[in-house]
Amino acid sequence: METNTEPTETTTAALPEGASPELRALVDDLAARMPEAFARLDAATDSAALEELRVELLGKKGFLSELNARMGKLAPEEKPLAGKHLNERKGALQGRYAERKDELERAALAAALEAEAVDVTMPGIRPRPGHLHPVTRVTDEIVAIFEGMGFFTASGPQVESEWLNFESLNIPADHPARDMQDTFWTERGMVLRTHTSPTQIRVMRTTPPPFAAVTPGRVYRCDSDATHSPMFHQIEGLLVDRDVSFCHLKGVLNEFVRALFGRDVKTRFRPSFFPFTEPSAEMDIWAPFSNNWMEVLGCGMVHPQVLRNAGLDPEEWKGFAFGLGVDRLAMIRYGITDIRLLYQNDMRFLRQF
Ligand code: FA5
Repeated sequence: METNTEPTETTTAALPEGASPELRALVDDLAARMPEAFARLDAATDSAALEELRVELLGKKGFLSELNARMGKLAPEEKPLAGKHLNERKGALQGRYAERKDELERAALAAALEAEAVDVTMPGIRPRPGHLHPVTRVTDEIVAIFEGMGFFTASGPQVESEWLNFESLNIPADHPARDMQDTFWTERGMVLRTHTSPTQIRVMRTTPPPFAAVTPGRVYRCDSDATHSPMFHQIEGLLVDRDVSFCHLKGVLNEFVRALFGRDVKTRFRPSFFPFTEPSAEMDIWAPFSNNWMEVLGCGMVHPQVLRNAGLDPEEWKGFAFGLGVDRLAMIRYGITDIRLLYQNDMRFLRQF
């Protein structure tokens, strides 16, 4: 801070010898008040205090105005001299005020710049690279295993016609099997597909046999607990050829689970029922984390009527099909005890994979 002192020399003309006592008193009073006024301006430490001082010293109620009022009592010929004194002192005070204002503003700016300074040499926050969701990883692994066995990959829509999701697969409207899959209905006979099995019909209609295909995708059921999610993932598998048996189906599925979990994986087949396969079975895998069997897929030989619905002659063509629960396979792969954890988007959980 610069220290300003009242100028000792003034340009004010000396008072004439015959100056009245009132004029002398006015000029003396003015001179006496100045050092304190300058000192107070110099001592102001922020803009608000300085502004208060401006009002107090230079405003209408300030001492300059007060002295100014005393000019009225002077003889007319002394007034210009008194005015000259007052104006010079007022100008000096205004100048000091402006200097101080500038100093305080510059100091405030410097303080703000220092407080907000950014150290550009500090290392930045490293972006955390994202990674694939555990279900996506397991899906990719499974698809790669089947592609290695000669299956090609296809897909189908998640909003499916009631006919493809049910009727074409031997599940008419009044069939009790519809209750096995609590359905989310949309408009005009469309459903959120309850399984990937409608892709069987789609693939058979567009691909001349023999062929083998897998179709991964999302499916939806009104169902939720530790092993059931309302949105989950299946991979449908379908092989159509002239000479296909249940042994081929079992062989392919056993080979698949060994490729995914290693040769020591414990599995079991149970007889089951699906309207679109005959005979039908389900496969369970031993899940060490729950010390229990977990059902991971349904499968069977494609029902002759389903082949017909897709435009194939069941006398000539046979097929096997399976529907894998990918989320359940991911649970076994990573030891996840509750399927719902997969869909809560909790980064503390997802970062583990
Ligand atoms: C079916 O969905 C049949 N479409 C499977 C099939 C395909 C059979 C081809 C024959 C031929 P299921 O409803 O059992 O079957 O479901 C198959 C697998 O999906 C189950 O074994 C299970 O692993 C998984 N799954 C079923 N419901 C859920 C759910 N709500 N949440 C997570 N996984 C589920």
